[in-house]
Amino acid sequence: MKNIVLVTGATSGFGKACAEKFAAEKYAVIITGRRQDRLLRLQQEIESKYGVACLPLLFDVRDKKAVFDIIQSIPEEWQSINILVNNAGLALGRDYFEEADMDDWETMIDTNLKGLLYVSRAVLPFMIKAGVGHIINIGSIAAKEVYEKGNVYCASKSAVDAVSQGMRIDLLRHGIKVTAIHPGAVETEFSLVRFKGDAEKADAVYAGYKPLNAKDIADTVWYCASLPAHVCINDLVITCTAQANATITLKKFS
Ligand code: NDP
Ligand code: 8X3
Repeated sequence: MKNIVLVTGATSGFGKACAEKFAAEKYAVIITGRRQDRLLRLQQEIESKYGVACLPLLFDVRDKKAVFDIIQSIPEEWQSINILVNNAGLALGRDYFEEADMDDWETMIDTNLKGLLYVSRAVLPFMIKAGVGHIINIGSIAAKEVYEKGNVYCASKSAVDAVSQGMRIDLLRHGIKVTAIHPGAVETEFSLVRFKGDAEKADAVYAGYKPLNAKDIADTVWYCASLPAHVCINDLVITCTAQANATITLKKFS
């Protein structure tokens, strides 16, 4: 296959929108996540709507062995992955440092940082062999500015920012581009996950202004991925027009 993208966390939000966008652009798409029913539904949709091949891979990015076993054993025709979108991630809780749940901290660090490292290392041999590739890491505006009760989520995304810079330096000699995209508020299942199913709290995050949506991010990822070979967006912060930075959003009704 000519053009292949692997998108982690494709069962929802940005990841799903990215999988659909790349499929619409005639990429063969590898989709990953933990929810098999959603993965299989998306596979069907991509294959029937866009007429491209889709390979669903079921794993938890925190499970190092599963990440390596599954990615290293993908069929040969799928191995020439051009683009990796490291998107799987989450926030859990919004609490003062001294009150936050330490299991939430571990889950965020294990998913947002360590998961990204494992998937990147598992995919890289294919890109290095090809002498070309593009890794797009989804960070956050929380990587750039720390906000109250954001402590470890911000730290995990700050680590994504640092690792992206490190990858860009070290992978230069292999011809691999590295882009980090840092979105502000985007309405997805992110806040529902953060607030552990509390829809009222989740909805309040997006009330009174027009936040970004998953398609805005997928279009941005596609923009970065589709630039000429000699052009690389290194670092990109994107917010909706109502959001000035991590803490200041113009909410008309607040
Ligand atoms: P969603 O909750 O809608 O999607 C998150 C995706 O990550 C799901 O597909 C989920 O799949 C996957 N995921 C989470 N944990 C794991 C895991 N342990 N193993 C494998 N997959 C996992 O959120 P978004 O689309 O909004 O978030 C995507 C990324 O963007 C995250 O990294 C988030 O931190 C970041 N981000 C989000 C912003 C926002 O405002 N929405 C802003 C800035 C950054 P499954 O549950 O099936 O495993
Ligand atoms: C998600 C955006 O502002 O909740 O990364 O940290 S924010």
